Amino acid sequence: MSTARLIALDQILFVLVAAAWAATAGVALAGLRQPAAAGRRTRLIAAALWAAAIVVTALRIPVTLGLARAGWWFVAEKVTLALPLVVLPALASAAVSLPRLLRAPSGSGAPVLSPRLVAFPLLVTAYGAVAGVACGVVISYPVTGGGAAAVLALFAAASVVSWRLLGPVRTPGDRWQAAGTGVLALAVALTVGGGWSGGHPHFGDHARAQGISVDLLRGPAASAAGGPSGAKPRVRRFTLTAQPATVRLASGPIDAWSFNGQVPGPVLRVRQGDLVEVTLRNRLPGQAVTVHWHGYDVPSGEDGVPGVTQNAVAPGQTHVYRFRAEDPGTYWYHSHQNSSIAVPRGLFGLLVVDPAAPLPESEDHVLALHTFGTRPTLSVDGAAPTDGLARLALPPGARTRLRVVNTDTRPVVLGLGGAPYRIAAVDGGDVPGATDLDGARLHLAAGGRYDLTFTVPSGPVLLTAGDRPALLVNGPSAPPAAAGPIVDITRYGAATAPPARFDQEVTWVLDKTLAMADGLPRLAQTVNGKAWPNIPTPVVRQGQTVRIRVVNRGTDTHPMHPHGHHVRILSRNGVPATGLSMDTFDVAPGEVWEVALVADNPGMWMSHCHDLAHAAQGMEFHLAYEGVTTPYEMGGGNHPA
Ligand SMILES: [Cu+2]
Repeated sequence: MSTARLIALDQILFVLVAAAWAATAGVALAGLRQPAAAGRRTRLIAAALWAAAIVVTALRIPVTLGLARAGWWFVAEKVTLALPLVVLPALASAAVSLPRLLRAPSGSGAPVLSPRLVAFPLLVTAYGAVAGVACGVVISYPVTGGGAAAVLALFAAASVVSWRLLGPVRTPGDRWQAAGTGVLALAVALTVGGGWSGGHPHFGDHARAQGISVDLLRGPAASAAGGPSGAKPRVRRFTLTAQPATVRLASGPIDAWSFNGQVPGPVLRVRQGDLVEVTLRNRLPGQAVTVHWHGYDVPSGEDGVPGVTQNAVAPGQTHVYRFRAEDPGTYWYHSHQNSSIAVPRGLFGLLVVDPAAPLPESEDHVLALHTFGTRPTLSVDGAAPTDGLARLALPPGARTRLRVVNTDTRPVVLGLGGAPYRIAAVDGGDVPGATDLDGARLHLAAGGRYDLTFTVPSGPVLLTAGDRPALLVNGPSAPPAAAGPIVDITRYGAATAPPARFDQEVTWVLDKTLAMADGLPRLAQTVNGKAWPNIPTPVVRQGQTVRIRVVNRGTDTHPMHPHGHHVRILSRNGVPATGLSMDTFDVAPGEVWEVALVADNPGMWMSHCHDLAHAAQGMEFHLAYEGVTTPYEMGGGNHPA
């Protein structure tokens, strides 16, 4: 069974275990209060429930062992806390409670059944099982002392209170004492549980250190810029004006936010070596904006992250971005202010850097997939998007490149039917040794890009996105949709040698856990048990090679996106990868990815999940270079996620 299935099964099981033990304890207690014959019947029902509870509890053990095979990250809190809390009292209940549940009715001569002996072990087992549910909600990896102590305090208090209340003589004072114990335990749990409350932003610590400001890490000014040859580069100037717009789809109009009145924004198409200068103007009422160059590894000061590399650009204001376009490939840009709202509403566009030497393809088109609400659309070469079937007419025999950009917050499965094709580039980088695929489908991460190349056949070609026919080349009739297996992108292309050594190792365990986010405890998307801004900032030194291990303990897919760097994929689930570079990689539930990041672009960088709603729910943090500081602050007008 896959790790993802085991995670889901375990979540069902720990709720069932808690319900089974609560029912067993409840029915046993009822049996003690009934007269002899009825009490005997009820106690036998409790014994049957006990057997069922034992079975579901035992089922957790093979599931936990299966998860342990995928890594200790998946089971640490289960092995150290959740399972002992239910298994040990369950064993005690087998020795103490079960024989008494099965005993004949207590007649006049028989000994009276003691509630402490019959019900107490069952109640403690039930509390342990409920504590197991709590572990699943409040504790991630690593297991923190605070989280563990909070769960243990509540478990212990419930047990102590029950012991007293099950005693032979009860006075009103006992109840007050019991209530006092409960309140005290809750207070202890909330206080020590401060382990998951984090405290202060680590990012703030770093910002106060001495060093070079991210503000100085900017692209070259047009007047000062000389290329590697010393020659003045060509300057390409663009203006992006954020403004409201209406997108007209076949299914009805959309009130959108746009760059220059169009969604997607204009395709910025430049040549390798150009100096790109983009003036952002904000004419969007009540909404600040920035421009982030997704996948293009600009100097840090041009990265467009409010509160980190600049202040958000308020309505009426402007901001200028400059960078040398040295890396050919397919990229995109989008606002990074309130991005979970702004990008889905349309504040994005496409960036293509053509190589200095011409490509072999005579046909070159850029496709943006974007979903407005529940309406998936496709835009070809920056034209208005359609939620119907887009069409392209291409000369048969022409070598063709389709640059497919997933601007959504969820992955998409692509199919290209009607012609064999190759994945010529992934996230802007060429794929060495790309091989022909025929009828195979592709999984494209949120924010990711594939350049697909093929020779136009005499018949039609169909690109599907999800279950939907998206683009028809040379109709009128469509060929069958590609329905082949999904390519494992981590194993595609020719293998290249991994880095010989690593200077630093970082592990990011992704989960959905109760954590402090925006000053309140909430169910957050967490990294190592913490949510923004409490996730510790990994600090690297320029020139270091860092091995990053990303573990997904949760049930959501997380497209991880470190800014300013492409990472080389080393392995997925322990299987060595070919070593492709990506800037957004989809870590599915239960998966473990290892990637290498070479620290070659000094700055203060955002790293986050590109399911932008997850970023807004806490899954964002920084990667900082030693000695780089920022004068900007989060909060106020700056809200990146
Ligand atoms: Cu995510």
